[in-house]
Amino acid sequence: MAEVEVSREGTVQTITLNRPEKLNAFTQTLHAELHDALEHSRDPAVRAVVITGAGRGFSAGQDLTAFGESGNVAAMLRATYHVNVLAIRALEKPVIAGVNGVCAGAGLSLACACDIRLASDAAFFAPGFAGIGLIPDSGGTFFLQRLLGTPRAFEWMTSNRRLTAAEAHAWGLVSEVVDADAFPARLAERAAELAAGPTYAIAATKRLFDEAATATLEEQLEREAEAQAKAAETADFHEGVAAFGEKRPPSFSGS
Ligand code: T3D
Repeated sequence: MAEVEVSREGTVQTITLNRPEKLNAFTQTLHAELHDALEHSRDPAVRAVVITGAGRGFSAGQDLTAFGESGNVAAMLRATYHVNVLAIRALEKPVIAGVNGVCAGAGLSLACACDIRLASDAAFFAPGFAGIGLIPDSGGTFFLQRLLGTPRAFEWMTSNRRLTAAEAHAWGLVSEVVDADAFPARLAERAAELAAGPTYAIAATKRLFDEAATATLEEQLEREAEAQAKAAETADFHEGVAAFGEKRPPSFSGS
C-alpha cells in the first residue's frame, strides 16, 4: 500500500499521508512519495493542494523506530524534510494543511509550512521534539516564530504541552476548527474556493509574504509593483473588473 495517496477532484489535488497505524509518521518511503506528489502538484491544471492524513493522525513526525537510521541526521534532514518543505513553499498555488488529527514533531512543522491550516476538532498539536531532546526542525523554528511570535513559540516548543484545536485557533495557528464529521466536506469546500480564485494573484501573494520576512520596505514596494503589473495583465484581473461592473461573482479561469 502506498504511504502517500494522491487524488484529484477538479483543480484540487489532495495528498494523503497514509500510514494510519503509525499516525502517518515519516519514513524514507513516505518522504519520497510525498516528494513525487508535490512534483505532480506543479501541474498548472492544479490550482490548490491539500495535504491531510489518513486515520486519526495528520502526522506524528519522524518515525522514531527508524530515527537516525542513516547515521547522519543533518544529511537525512536535508535530503528529506528540507526538500519537501521547500517544495511546498515553491508551489505557485495555495497549499492547505487539512489537520484531521494528531499533529506532532515534524508533522507540525510540515503543517506550518503550508499556507493555511484547517483543523478538525479531533486534532491536537504536540511539539514532540522537546519530549525526546530535539530541537524543532524541518522549518519548525522558522514557521512557528512567524506564526506565533518568539515568546509564545519558545514557551510552547520547550514545554512540549499538547494544544487542542480550539487553543490552536485562539493562537492563530489554524484558521478554522470544524466538527470532525463535517471536516472532510469543509476541507474540500475551502480548497475548491481557493482553486477557484485568481491563481496568479494568489501565487504572487504567497511569494511576496515569504519575501517580506527579510525585505526592506523599499524592496517590498518594488516587488509588489512588479507583481501587480503582471497581475494586471492576467485574464483573471480583467474578469474580476468585468464581474464587478456587471454586479456578478467573478469566474476566474486561472489564466
Ligand atoms: O533524524 C531524524 O529523524 C530527525 C528528525 C526529527 C523530526 C521529528 O519529527 S522528531 C519528533 C518525533 N515525534 C515524536 O516525538 C512524537 C511521538 N509520538 C507521540 O508523542 C504520541 O504518539 C502522540 C502525542 C503523537 C500521539 O499520542 P497518542 O496517545 O494519541 O497515540 P499513541 O498511542 O502514542 O500512538 C499510536 C501509535 O502510533 C503507537 O503505535 P502502537 O503502539 O499502537 O503500535 C505509537 O507507537 C505510534 N507512533 C506515534 N508516534 C510515532 C509512532 N510510531 C513511530 N514514530 C512516531 N513518531
